[in-house]
Amino acid sequence: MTPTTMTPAPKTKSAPRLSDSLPAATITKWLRDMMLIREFELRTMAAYQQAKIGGFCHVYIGQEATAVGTIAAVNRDDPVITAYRDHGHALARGMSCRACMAEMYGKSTGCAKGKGGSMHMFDKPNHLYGGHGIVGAQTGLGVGLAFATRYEREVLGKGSKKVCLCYLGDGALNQGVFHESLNLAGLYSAPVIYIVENNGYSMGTSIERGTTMAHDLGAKAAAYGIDFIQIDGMDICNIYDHFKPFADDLRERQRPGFVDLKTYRYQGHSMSDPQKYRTKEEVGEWQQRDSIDRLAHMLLNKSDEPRQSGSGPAPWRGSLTEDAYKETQKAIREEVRDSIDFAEKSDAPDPTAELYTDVYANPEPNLSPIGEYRHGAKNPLL
Ligand SMILES: Cc1ncc(C[n+]2csc(CCOP(=O)(O)OP(=O)(O)O)c2C)c(N)n1
Ligand SMILES: [Mg+2]
Repeated sequence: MTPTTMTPAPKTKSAPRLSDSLPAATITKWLRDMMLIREFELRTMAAYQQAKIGGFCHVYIGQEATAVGTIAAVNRDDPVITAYRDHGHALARGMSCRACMAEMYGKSTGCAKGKGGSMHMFDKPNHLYGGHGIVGAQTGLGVGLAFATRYEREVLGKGSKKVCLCYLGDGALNQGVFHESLNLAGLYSAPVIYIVENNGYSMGTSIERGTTMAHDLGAKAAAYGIDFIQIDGMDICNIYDHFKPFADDLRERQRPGFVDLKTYRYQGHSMSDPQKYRTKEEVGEWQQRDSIDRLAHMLLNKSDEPRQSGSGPAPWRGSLTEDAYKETQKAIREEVRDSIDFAEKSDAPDPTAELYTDVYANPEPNLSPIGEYRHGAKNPLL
């Protein structure tokens, strides 16, 4: 998959760019958030290679703009749910590096008390409902979360109009649950926005080999009567400019949506991946369009990066000094280093106290139905 095969994002030449109207501080914060995710992931990879992090682990390097740009376009209390490549969403949603890294280390101070690990970041105060390891599983939960927001407002009379952001990989397009979810979302008018983080591959299978109409995913949305847009996901301003009006409209009408967000992962699928399905040249081509570099260059006023729409330079262009940029890099390195220290010094969860808590069915506190069954006693679940 080469960057040149990408269909350009929808353009409105004369319309002013939404991101131009934002304060420089907001754009600088986007840059910081993306840089934080990248540094976090680099340190995660190193810790994994030192066997300090175990289990499955999938890093988000290359895709940073997609989580940061879309989350920036919605409200703090809109529910968010994603798949297993979830560290970036957790940080973009406001989870601390400490809680995220400690979770990865399997420590009790992690966001899920160390019982979830890399694929199961969960943060209710920040309205993040996981982190899900089964491909496509979150798409059913996404329609449920969206339905719940309508129920809360329209039946219980609480809260405002919300949208649920439900991220999925291109591999999840082929799961039955995804199609059932689109159908239900269309029928129930559930305000869920399915955001396909289309990085072109599910493990080693390219999207063209795995799904029909890979060149026009809008066909899938149309089949369920759901609004669709395609966005170039390597430019955070472009994401915001196109995603924000789309999400605002769906929030207002309380309708579902479907977004094909074109992006790319620079690293392998997980920590062990020989990457025989793609060339180094292909990776290099995408890295040339790196979202962090692009935004940093604009803020530092270094580059003549062509705008994708609109005419003159953004008003905030050149608002970041080299010194401030270096300070930010330093502070981020420090914040991530601190999270590693924190994770290393934290305790593992206490198996006696924690093994049977936070599970779906636990009729007697801290007593395992399976344990009873093994010992021949009557299983309360049977
Ligand atoms: C139901 C199910 N089938 C297979 C797997 C194994 N598996 C893990 S990740 C993955 C690829 C998914 O790719 P994609 O949805 O494009 O996400 P990406 O890794 O690109 O973020 C597969 C097949 C799984 N976790 N769940
Ligand atoms: Mg993929």
